[in-house]
Amino acid sequence: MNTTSTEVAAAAGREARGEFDVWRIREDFPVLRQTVHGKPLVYLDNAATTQKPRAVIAAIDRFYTADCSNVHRGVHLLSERATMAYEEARGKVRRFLNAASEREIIFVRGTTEAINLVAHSFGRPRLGPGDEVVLTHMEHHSNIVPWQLLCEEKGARLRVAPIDDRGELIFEEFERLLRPCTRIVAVAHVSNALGTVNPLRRIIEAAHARGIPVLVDGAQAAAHIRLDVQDLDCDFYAFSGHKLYGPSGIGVLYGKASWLEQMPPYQSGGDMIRTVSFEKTTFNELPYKFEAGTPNIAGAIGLGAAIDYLDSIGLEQAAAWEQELLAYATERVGAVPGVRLIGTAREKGAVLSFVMEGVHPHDIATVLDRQGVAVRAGHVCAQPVMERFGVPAIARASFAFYNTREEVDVLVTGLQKVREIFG
Ligand code: C6P
Repeated sequence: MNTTSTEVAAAAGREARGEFDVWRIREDFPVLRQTVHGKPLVYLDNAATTQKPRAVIAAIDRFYTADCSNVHRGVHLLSERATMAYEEARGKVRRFLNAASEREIIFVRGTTEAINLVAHSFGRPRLGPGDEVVLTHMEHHSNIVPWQLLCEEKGARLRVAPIDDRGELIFEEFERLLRPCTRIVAVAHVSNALGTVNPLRRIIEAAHARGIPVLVDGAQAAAHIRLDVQDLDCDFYAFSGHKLYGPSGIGVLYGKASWLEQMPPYQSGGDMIRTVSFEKTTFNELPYKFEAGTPNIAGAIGLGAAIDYLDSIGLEQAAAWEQELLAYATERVGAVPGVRLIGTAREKGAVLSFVMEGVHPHDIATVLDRQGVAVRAGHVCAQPVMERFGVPAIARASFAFYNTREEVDVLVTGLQKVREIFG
């Protein structure tokens, strides 16, 4: 993304005029108000997990303080309240995704579990020898390994759509991989390593034109891009609560009811049954068929509170601010001597990955940590991306709407220090 200094100055003006009041918003996040190694915390590891606003912490606290009970089981008041709060959270997720029905919203542990669920319940009965699963080269391990294991088990094959030097999907090559033996396309909405936003609409249209269903890994998108699963027409959409300002251990699988109805359960046990005898078990209706055992009740309630909070900020405004930060950071970090940016797609999420000549990314992250700056370093669970760009690892700064331009400046000063130390 090319940013002129005029654009950067305009962004600074907007911040100064308080059009997006980042300083006020920061007050909602108690964790941000601390020092690490004696320096104010600059948290730029939001793609790994986001910080939680007070409203989310309070909702979880309220549940455990006042309503703690199991769901769908008791007739007593606390159980009714817990069930109501849990199901209200499902309603919030439905609205957030604009899904047609709450039956299509399954609470899971996170994106990883959602993808495993689809691989198990959708993929396993449909895949056979010679069949194919199409991915892209920019997938997170969570959207590779479940498919790889399934393909190995079934004698099927993974086909990987290539990406170019910017980190964009080569669409024609992707299209060429869609064949009569393709059983599913599984693709990231936004790459966690490169920031690339994939052309989902085109991908889904191309797959559907050939009768192929599409699973979208939305882990890096849900908090940053307004979603409408009906409009997108995706078959499955997965995301994690903890990357959406909600708690960890909770996530969502959206699936079209027409598919979910056909799919066998993923895990089995309590709550997902209608009747059990030693001869035969019949299963509960959607979505409970896929929610075996006591769910993460507090997590779902916390996720619901996170969605409310994001609505109160305005997802579009938050995303616009993140884009300004990304543009500013891209210009400033890209200008640090020896830095090579990894992932320069024309449309990106707020992820800035880079390497520095002669310095291992772990050393970059360690020096930055001493300056109070938290970034991620490593293969970021995307080893094929590392291999594609010929690097063993990357350093990655990733932004949320509570980050500021001043924090980008601290990052850049930290990188200059890295240069000084490592020559
Ligand atoms: N990426 C990162 O630092 P879970 O762990 O299930 O909440 O999400 C897995 C996952 C799946 N897909 C994508 C695109 C992701 O980015 C992630 C999580 C974190 O990039 C942790 S590796």
